[in-house]
This record gives sequence, structure tokens and C-alpha cells, in this order.
Amino acid sequence: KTPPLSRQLSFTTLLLAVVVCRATQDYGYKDVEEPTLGDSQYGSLWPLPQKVQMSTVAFKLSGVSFQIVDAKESSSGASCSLLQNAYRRYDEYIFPISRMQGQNKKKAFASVSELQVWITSADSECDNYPSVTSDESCECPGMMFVFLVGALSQVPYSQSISDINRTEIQDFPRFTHRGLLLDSSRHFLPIKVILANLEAMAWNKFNVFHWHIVDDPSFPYMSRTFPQLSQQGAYHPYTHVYTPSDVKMIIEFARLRGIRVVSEFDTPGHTQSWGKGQKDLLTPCYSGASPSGSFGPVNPILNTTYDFMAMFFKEVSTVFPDAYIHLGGDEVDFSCWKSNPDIQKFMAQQGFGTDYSKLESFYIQRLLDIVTTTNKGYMIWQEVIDNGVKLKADTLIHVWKGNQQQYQAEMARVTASGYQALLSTPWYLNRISYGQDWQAAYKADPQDFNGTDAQKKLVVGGEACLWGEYVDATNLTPRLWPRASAVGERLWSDKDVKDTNDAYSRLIQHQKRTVLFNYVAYYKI
Ligand code: CP6
Repeated sequence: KTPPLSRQLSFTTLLLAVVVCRATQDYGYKDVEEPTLGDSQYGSLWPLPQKVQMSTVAFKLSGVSFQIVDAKESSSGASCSLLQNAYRRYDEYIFPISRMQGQNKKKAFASVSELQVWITSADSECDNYPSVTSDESCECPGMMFVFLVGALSQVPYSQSISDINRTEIQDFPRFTHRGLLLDSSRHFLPIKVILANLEAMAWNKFNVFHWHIVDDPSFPYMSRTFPQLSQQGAYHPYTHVYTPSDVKMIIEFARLRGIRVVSEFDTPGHTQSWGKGQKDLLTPCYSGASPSGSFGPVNPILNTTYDFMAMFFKEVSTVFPDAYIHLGGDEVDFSCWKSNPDIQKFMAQQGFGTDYSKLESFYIQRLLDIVTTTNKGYMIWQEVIDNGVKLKADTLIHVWKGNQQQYQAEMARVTASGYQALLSTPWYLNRISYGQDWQAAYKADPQDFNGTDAQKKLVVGGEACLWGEYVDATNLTPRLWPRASAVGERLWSDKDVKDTNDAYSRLIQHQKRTVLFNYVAYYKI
């Protein structure tokens, strides 16, 4: 029986005593050990650039007159709204307070008053979407910070962002695909939450937003061709949907930060919500001789299924401009297919015996043929090649299963077959423990497996995943950051950057900067 509130409150002192006692006891579990906290010679740089040469020559930033401008040699300039937009963002991040207060106006000191941005690529990517071939490298002579578009952001953090050391930085990413998966089906994610995390992605040099937009529980994507899908399948047909203009806004916000948006429409499993608005799409399950009333994966034996998929993916391929689509293909449950007599008959006709992975492959093969006509490349979860489906040579295989030994073996298998590979297994950030578990994410390396150099070259990067079963707008951001930053550095910096003590020091500074940036961005200091 719960004691009255007054009694409960009077327990507080007793409780404190208990806590003090317990602190000396063995809790029965062990947290990850804390790294030693010192000062990194690299200050707050995160992710660590490929080459940094710092000098002790210090400059001051002139708080009022400092500006980010186009160098006169630059191949893009005032007409490039992408650049101007980035200058304005980072100007606000560097001078959140002094700009408002008009400080330093008359102070005379040797100061840096201008950051000239010189874009050298011959054809400016101003109006394009970022792509696999986008050049993300930079040479940053002069100062400790250079922050350009999207993936390129590097800003010093200090109490009063004014002293900076002269520093030469040459930078480029180790991997071209540095992704983050968000799941907007298990819980609806308001647009603001998605935008806030795109911004945080840019601060950590992530360049792919993998949007796991629909799944079993809900279908928030509003389709023009099949409006019934979200009408019937979303948690709410008006408030919990992404309209075409919402999707456009998210893609443009990402573009301005050098981030690609790769949508995932996972089939044939994980499709319960599709069935609500699209009759006969899912397989009717049977109990004994009659339908049980429940439904399984997409029905792979009907022509209408493929007609639907062709129209649906035609729309998706125009709504999402990226050159890649993620087609899912994971965790297909065969029990419903097994129970259905029409499917059994089809299996016999095709000579599949009782091997339902052959039926799954049959479906995927036809889906791939459909999507190929849209001229998109595709990404797919590892099960698809585990089941032996033939894929286009440029397909990305997304490895997500198993323990370390198993995923390393899978990376070796995938690349030995000549496919490009993408790793997620060690970066399931939806999983929580306690203590400093960013270190485990930090230590994993996608090229750490037995294979030839040619195989290692087929590793294009990785993705941190935040599956949404236990994540909504209230806890998403703190669950993701700063743990995802560890993945960000692993995918950007050189493979020899793996000193966890040094990383810890920089990560703390980086997190403080993030807190400051969040204030600037969302609370308008
Ligand atoms: N949803 C989909 C999921 C998962 C996958 N696909 C998943 C599986 C295991 C864990 C977390 C998430 N929720 N569509 C696997 C790719 Cl631990």
C-alpha cells in the first residue's frame, strides 16, 4: 500500500542515506569505463579533419564587422542562394550574442574581418541535389574554422567565440555514404523534429537521410496516386501525414545542408499499414481451410500487385529526386504465405517446393525490374542477397544483422560478390544501455573484415539507425545525439583516428557547441 504523500516526502532523508550506502556497493553490472578526460590538441574539432596544422598565432574575430563573403575568384556567388543561406546560418552560430549587442565596434586589434569562400568546382552545384559524386573536400587555410555548405561545418566552440588560432585544414570524407535512418511509421515524427535532426546531421557531416517513412503501424506518406494509403493507413489522415509540400520542404532543407534524402518503402514485409488503403495488396492468411481475417506480406502471386507497385514507385521516383531508393526486403514472415492455398498452388506451379525464400526472391526480382524502369539505383537490406537474388552491379547492400563476427562475415560475403556494402549493425542507436556507450559505436569500423583491398573499396560507408518503436518527438533527439556523433566521426575521419581519450575530450566540446547552436537555432538568443 502506498503511504500518504506527506509520509513519502519524509522518507527523502532516509532515501538519501540509502543512496550514499549503495554508492559503495557492487551494483551487479558494469558500465562502460569512462575515458580519461584531458585536453585534445585539436580543441573542439569534430569530426576530426584529415589534416590539421595548428599554429600558436592567435587572431581575434571582429564581432561586428566579421563577415563570410564570396571570394572574387569563386565560381559561385551572390546568385547562389544555397551558399548565401549557409553564410547566414553560420554567421548566427558564431556571433549569437555580440551581433545582437553590437559589441566591439570600435575596439582596435589585429582581427580577422572576413572569411572568403572560394568555390573551385567548375560547374557550381548550387541548384543541384547533392549526389554520390558531390565533392565534399575543402582546403581551409587561415583559420581554425571553415564552414561551408551542409556536410562541411567546422566552427570553434569557446565561451566567447573570439580567439582563434591560425590553422591549416585539408579535409575530405573517408566514406561517401554517411547516413542516418529515422523511422516515421512506429511514431509519427513532426516535420520540426525531422528538420532539427537534419540540422544536427550537418553539424556532424552526415550526408544521407534514410527516411524509413512507412512500415507496419502507419503510412504517413501522402501519395497523390493512391491517397487512400495515408487516408486509411496513417495514425491520423490530416495531422499525422507528410503532404507533398512537407516532403518537398524536407528535401530542400536537406539539400541546403548537403544532405541527400533516400526514401525507404519497405516491401514485401513490414506492410500492414499499406493494406488498409489498398484492397487485395496483402496476402490473406488462412486458419485451416478458411481465411482468418488477418493479412501477411504483400501478395506476390497477383498481377494487380505489380501494377500497383509500378504506379506507386513511379510516383515515388519523381517525388524523391535522389538517384537511389531503398527497397527494404527485410524480415519477411513466411507463416501467412504458407497458410494460403492459392500461394501453395503457385509455389507448386513455379517449382519452388516449400522454399518460401524463393517466392520472396520472385517478388523482389519483379519489383527490381519495375524500379529499374524509373532509372533509380537501389539499396536493399541484406536478406535479399542472403536469399540469392540477382542484383544490378551498382546496388548497395545494407548490412544490419548479427553480432560482430556475423556482420563482418556478411560484409566480406557481400563485397566478395562484387556488391557495394553499407554497414549499420553496430550503430543501432535505438538500443540503449547505460554509461558511455558511444565508445562501442566509435570503435566499430566498416572496413574491419577479412577481405582484399578491392573488397574494402566496395564499402561505401554506413548508417546510424534510430528505429521508432520506443522513440517519438519527446525522446528522439537526446537518444540520438551525441551518440550519433561517434558514428559521424567514424565515417568521416581517417581510419587511424581512434584514440577514445582524445575523442572524448573533443566530443564534450562538440556537445557544448551543439547546445549553443541549438539555442541559436531554436531559441533565438
Ligand atoms: N523495422 C524494419 C525494424 C527493424 C528492421 N526493419 C529492426 C530490427 C531489429 C532491431 C531494430 C529494428 N524495426 N522495417 C530491420 C532492418 Cl533490434
